[in-house]
Amino acid sequence: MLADASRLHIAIQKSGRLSELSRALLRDAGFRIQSGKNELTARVENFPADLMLVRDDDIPTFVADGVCELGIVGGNVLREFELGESEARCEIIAQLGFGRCTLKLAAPETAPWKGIESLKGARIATSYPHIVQHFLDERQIAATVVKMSGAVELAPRLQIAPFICDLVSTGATLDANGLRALETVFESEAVLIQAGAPIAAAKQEQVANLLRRIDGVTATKESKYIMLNAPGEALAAISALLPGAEAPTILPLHQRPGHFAVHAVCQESVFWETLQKLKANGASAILVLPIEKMMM
Ligand code: PRT
Ligand code: ZN
Repeated sequence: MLADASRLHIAIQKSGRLSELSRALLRDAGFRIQSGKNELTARVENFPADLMLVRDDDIPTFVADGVCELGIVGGNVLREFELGESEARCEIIAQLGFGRCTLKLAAPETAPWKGIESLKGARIATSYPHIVQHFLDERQIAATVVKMSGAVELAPRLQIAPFICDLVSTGATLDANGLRALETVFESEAVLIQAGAPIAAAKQEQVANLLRRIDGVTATKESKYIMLNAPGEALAAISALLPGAEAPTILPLHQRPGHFAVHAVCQESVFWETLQKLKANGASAILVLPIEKMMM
């Protein structure tokens, strides 16, 4: 697989919930991804990197074994891998902010629940046996973890186990199966991972380059450029209201003495409430603009 040793190899999910989001992140970071006929790899035309398109469960192994220098995978899959291995060999180098979900314990709505103690001696069906076992061990609860590779939500109805532990995003699957969430076991989002073992300096420089671009993409998604006008006496209050903005630019307005234009990059979400507060503090002509690219 490592045909060209000077190129980075990035493992991403071939098809599934993270595959398009992973590609979109790399595209936003400036990668032109060739859609070749080869189903296992995709070449990046303008960066020395190839994508390896694989099952998400294989991504931590590929990265830990050095087959790929980098991988994009759900934090849940990485955690399950780490807890199943005697030594963790992947490092998270960026949290990616997509693919968010929560691994939750759940049971039929009608089942009694008196807190975590109710799990004692019970069976729990899950696709994440190591994470669930770890959760139980930490709380010194003896229970039986039953591994299922899919359709975990059916376990109570099929009398495989009265409890399940499964990923939840909207909660619709739990609702549709008459289940209710009881406890959060693990919060997850997609992460960029690298092997613990060092790689050639030139490749590490490419990793750093990619990481800078990804940080830029992540920061840009939340960030907005705000422009507004304000009288001089309101500037202090208005600057304090701008979310995540450092040192706004203040420019005098032409032919309006005592009035200024304020320009700022806000690195946190800008909500309507913020705009209303800015206005209440004397701001006018408030514009909020998207930022296309940013490098700090
Ligand atoms: O084929 P491959 O092995 O690569 O894919 P897969 O089928 O194992 O994984 P896939 O594509 O389903 O999910 C990939 C990753 O997406 C997961 O490892 C998580 O990190 C992330 N993710 C985010 C989710 C969800 N949200 C999610 N809702 N993965 C699965 N689900 C499932 C969940 O298991 C349950 O069946 O969706 C259902 C619940 O969704 P709601 O919206 O009804 O609550
Ligand atoms: Zn999988």
